[in-house]
Amino acid sequence: MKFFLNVFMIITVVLIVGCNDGQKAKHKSASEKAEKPIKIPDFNKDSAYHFVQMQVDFGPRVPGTKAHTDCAKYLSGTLNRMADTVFVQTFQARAYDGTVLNGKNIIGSFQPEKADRIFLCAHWDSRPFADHDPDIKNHNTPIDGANDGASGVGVLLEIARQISLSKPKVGVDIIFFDLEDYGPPQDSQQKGEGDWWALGSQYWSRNTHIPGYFAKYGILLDMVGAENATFLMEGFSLYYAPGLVKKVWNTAHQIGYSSRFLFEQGGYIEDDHKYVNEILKIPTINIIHLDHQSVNGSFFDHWHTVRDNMETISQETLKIVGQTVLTVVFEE
Ligand code: AHN
Ligand code: ZN
Repeated sequence: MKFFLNVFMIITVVLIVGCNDGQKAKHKSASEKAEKPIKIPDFNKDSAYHFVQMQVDFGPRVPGTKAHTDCAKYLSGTLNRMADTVFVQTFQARAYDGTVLNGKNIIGSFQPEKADRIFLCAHWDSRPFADHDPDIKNHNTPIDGANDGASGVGVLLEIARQISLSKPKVGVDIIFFDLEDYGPPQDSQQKGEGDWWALGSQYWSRNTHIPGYFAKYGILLDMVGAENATFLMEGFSLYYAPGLVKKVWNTAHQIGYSSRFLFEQGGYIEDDHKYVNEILKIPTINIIHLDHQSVNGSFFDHWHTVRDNMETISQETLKIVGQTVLTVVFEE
């Protein structure tokens, strides 16, 4: 009796499974006739957090240090496993105080054969001095740059991983700019006039990794990891690429992040996107944490202080920014 019962159960299971399969197959062939809906990947916040942690674990990625060299190898090696082609652009630039800096811009290209493309970027170097620290003793201490630097790169590495798993329609270049954060310290007498911030993006804008490089637009991520971060519409972004700002902010609102992407204008920030817009003339926006309430008037509270470390990083904020940008890429 037991034997027959078992056989009966097996037959029943086979029938149910078989039946389901048939329904699935029928359903699939019907939907295949209609236009294939785009499937937007799910941005993994644990993975993004891990990519931030890996960079910070090298120590401050200050140009000329071992941490900087080691992190460059980590970034190009990681991109190599994900992208179709990786370019490492080596260059020198003069800092505000005359120091000659060795820089590396690291670029991962997905579907490089496509003419229809966009680029996503962030800076990977960290600031050599905590010149905004409330304690003056820290003003010459290099910062971890967990938020200012590593957060944008961490989000982009997770986006790169997602793009390596399922292809969007558009070609994508992911660019990690060097030497963004070597601008003159707050209390320096050596400032003078000059474009001392964003040296890596200035170099790339004049010497693209491919001669005659073209993309429809670019998106820069800067300081995208602090808890409860808000993103105001940055001045240069609205000036050079108002349509793109609206598209990205609307996407964020559609997927539930209206409390973070505010339709309010923020200040004009001298960041990598400014030079891409001015020199290369590709419309590029900056998604950057800006906040009217912050202690320094616009950036996050621990900006250019020794407290810009892993403790400031919120997985939720990484997710909000990462999912928004990933959605924009896959809807393109
Ligand atoms: C200025 O404050 C002039 N530029 C800020 C750009 C920046 C620094 N982004 C991150 N660190
Ligand atoms: Zn900075």
